[in-house]
Amino acid sequence: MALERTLSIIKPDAVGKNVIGAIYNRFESTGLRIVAAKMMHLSKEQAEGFYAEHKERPFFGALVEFMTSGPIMVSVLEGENAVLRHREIMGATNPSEALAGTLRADYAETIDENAVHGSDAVESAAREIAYFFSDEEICSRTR
Ligand code: RTP
Ligand code: MG
Repeated sequence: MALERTLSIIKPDAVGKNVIGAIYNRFESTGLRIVAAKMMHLSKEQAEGFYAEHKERPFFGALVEFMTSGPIMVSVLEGENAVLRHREIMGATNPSEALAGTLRADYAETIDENAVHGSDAVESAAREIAYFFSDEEICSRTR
């Protein structure tokens, strides 16, 4: 087992539903630890940069518009196999395919507004964490 870090975003729809605490509780109750967090309202440039890998996709414009539509909660989670475990807690990208008890089954309405983001690999996690946080802002117990 490897101690990993992953980037979590509670998206504008879920922040609007006032469920930040409920989502954090899911992370903590499964053993993931919040080691950095900030609330932000992304600019268009910040959202486009974060999702640059999707810029040729047909949904890119709608994704950027949604991610800038209100505040988000950005966090770094740490734990054993954190990347995959966080993805399991989130559920499938499309909430209609998400397993019962996952965050997207409980809090997301559509594939475009799907409540949460999580890094999809250790490598992308490192890049995404560095996009939002400096090393000094990450309060890991391992430091
Ligand atoms: P995320 O990056 O947000 O954790 O989601 P994901 O890995 O499950 O999905 P990804 O393929 O990375 O897509 C990023 C976000 O773009 C929106 N999307 N819309 N309409 C569509 O077909 C479509 N596909 C993706 C979703 O909001 C997805 O979370
Ligand atoms: Mg993704």
